[in-house]
Amino acid sequence: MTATTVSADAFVSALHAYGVRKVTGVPCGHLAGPWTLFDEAGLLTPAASEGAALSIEAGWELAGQTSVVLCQNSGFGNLVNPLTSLVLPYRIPVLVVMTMRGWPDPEEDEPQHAAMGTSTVGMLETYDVPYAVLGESTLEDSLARAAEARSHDRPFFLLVPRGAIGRADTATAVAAEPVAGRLTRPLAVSALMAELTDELLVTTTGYLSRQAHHERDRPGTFYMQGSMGHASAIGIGLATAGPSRRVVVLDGDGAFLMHLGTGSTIGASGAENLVHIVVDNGCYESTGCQTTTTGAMDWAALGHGLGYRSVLTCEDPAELAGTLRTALGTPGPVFCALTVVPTPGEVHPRATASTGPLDIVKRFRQAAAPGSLDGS
Ligand SMILES: Cc1ncc(C[n+]2csc(CCOP(=O)(O)OP(=O)(O)O)c2C)c(N)n1
Repeated sequence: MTATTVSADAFVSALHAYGVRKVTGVPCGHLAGPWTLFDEAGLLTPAASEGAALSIEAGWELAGQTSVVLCQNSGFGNLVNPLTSLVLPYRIPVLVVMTMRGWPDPEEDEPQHAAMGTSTVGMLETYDVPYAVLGESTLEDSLARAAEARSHDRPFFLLVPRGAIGRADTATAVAAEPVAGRLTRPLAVSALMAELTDELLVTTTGYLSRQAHHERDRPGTFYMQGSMGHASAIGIGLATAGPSRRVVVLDGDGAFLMHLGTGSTIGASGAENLVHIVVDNGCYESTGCQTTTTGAMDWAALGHGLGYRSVLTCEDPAELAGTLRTALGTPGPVFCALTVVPTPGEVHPRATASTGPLDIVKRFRQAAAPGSLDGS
């Protein structure tokens, strides 16, 4: 099911006619069209996680405002908690529009989507949550069923197969910022990879993992393609399991914000061997450069506030190598925020295109084994 069945404009108009006046969620490339249009209309509040999005929507509903969550089923796990313990027992009639990765055929998608792709529908049925699949059901019929569920104070999920909703004409206009003289993801990642020796590296979901693989594939890099926001948690696990080995986490701003609490775990751990690098491009670049909420943030204050021992920031290419050397050579936990301009045109293959997840784990375990100095 790849044909576009509904244009982004028609989709947004239909939700408006349904009564939607506020929108939240975490972006998916397959919802980039409606996301852009809702954003341009000033209706969008980006959420840090899908669970937060569902809870924001619950708040709007409690205030009498009809609203919608836009998300991808990779984030279904994040919203199951407020779905089962807030929305269902309190009978709050939320509407969720969720794209379906790893479905209907998990073989046609990335490995990290397979388990959720094959279980999303079953989980909704287990919780007795009404849903419709766009394409199997027209948008009009789906929203009529959503309205019916709403009249009984029930939630409703509209499941969106890949390509079922079109892109917005304006969707690619984002992030056309000039890059000359500015720090970018390719510059930041290539400089980091050039500095690494035997450190273990954990790279976050999306373009940052791809860039690290492109710049320098190495056994001591764990390419974390799913589990968005958990690279730093894996990092603190590694760092506290083998304190003699330096561990570097390469994070995105959207991913770090999704599970920001881990920053406090890291700060409290006092792990001297952990270096946490966040590449802040101000957006979810991997899904179409939808704006994150970092524009209003102070990274240095955040790093200190979370309890990291050393805090570094850099946005000048001329200072990049020095900043990274200091980060890698200073007792941790180190927090290092690199502010970059997006480069959405620079996209490289995923690590799993050439090395499967099991091989990534096998060679990483060998590199991480006590006594091994083979990070590279
Ligand atoms: C739980 C979850 N929600 C949503 C996604 C879809 N997704 C994949 S990459 C990505 C953007 C990551 O943004 P950021 O960490 O800022 O890194 P960037 O893409 O900007 O390099 C999103 C939203 C996902 N993989 N998992």
